[in-house]
Amino acid sequence: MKNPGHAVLLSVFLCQIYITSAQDCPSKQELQNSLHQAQKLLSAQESSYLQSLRTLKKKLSLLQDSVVQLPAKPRNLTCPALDTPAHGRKLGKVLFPGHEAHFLCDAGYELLGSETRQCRDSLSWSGQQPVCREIDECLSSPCANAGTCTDEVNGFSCVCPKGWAGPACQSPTPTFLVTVMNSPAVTAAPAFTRPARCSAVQGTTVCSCEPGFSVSGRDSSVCTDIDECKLFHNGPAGRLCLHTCVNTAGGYRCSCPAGYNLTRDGRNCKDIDECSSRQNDCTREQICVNTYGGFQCVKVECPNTRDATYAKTSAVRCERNPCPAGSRSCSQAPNSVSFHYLSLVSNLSAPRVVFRMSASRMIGDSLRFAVSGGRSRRHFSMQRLDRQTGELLLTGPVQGPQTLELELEMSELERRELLGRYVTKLKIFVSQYEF
Ligand SMILES: [Ca+2]
Ligand SMILES: [Ca+2]
Repeated sequence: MKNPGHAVLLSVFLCQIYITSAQDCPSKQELQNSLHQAQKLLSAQESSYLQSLRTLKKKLSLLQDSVVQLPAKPRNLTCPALDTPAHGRKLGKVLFPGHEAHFLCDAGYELLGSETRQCRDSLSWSGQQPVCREIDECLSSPCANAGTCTDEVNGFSCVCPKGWAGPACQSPTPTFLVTVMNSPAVTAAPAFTRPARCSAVQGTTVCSCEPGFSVSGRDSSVCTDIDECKLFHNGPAGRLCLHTCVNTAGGYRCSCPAGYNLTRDGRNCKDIDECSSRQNDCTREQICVNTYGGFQCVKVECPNTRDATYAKTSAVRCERNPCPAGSRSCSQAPNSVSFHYLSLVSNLSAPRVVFRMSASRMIGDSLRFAVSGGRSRRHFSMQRLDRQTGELLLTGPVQGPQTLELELEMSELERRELLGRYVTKLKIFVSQYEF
């Protein structure tokens, strides 16, 4: 037996049962000694038991104290709130660890910094707070014939050198000067001829006409309108009017096709921006794209394939939804598909850079740029500007009207292993006019 106290008690008990025939039982003295020993043992046990009870009580009260000190509500285990960049947007409001915030910039602005930031377990955000920087549209040198480019939000304007006109200084203007008086359009047809003013000077009759008329007739007594449109139709310095010349009595006027306004010089035509002037009928789901001589309503729809599904994260961008674990076909699908629309005049001189794509952030060690598809790819080639930027080159003049479609791809690599694919679908509306 493990406990000696138990052994003593057992032998006392056994001896009480067999008391009548007790031959081997201990003596009275021995029994008293044993009982005394057992009592001692019991009191030792009792004090040790009380000691552990006191220790337990103490621990309990310490625990109670620490519970009292706890705040009534659990502390907020979140990352600090993030700022929305000026000229941009922020997607994702949850500030708990593991959640992400995405940043987008308005049209005409590019994102610098982290496109995506994640709330880390340390309650701080990964990456850098992004800013939206205005895109310098002049970087692609859009003004032809040495025009001076001025960058504007989501666009540019050109100041053309003498002899050139049009939004991109692509149209020649006549360099000669004609003194003409524009007559009101209501001038009646017979007024194309009128009598000359004649006077007799030293026996000779001298006739003269108003500007825009020339002296004619057998006796030079008739003034006939000069048809400036015919006279200067194929002049060496170009045409009188950018589009159509209308002869008038004593002058001429230029007219423009529908979709254009005559410029202040009376000779050139400027495209009407139907998208900014609300002269369009695009619905809310559509994007209005201004073109030379018109406009287009386009609708951006995210691709949904068997391999991957996409969510629209801006008006012109779709991002791949998270892939199911282990789906190789999904993880190899493009990470994002962006849509871009450009407008060009017909027969634009080439080669010229018409579009640029670059990575705002880079995880891998290299980027690869390519024209990856589209039925109009033969008109274009891709070249590299720097480590992070690819340029789309229009290789030859394209005759309008037509719509070019092509697909560009930027792939990110790390030690030649594909990290991500970013596709841009480009649609270019080529006007039927060269202005
Ligand atoms: Ca005339
Ligand atoms: Ca237009």
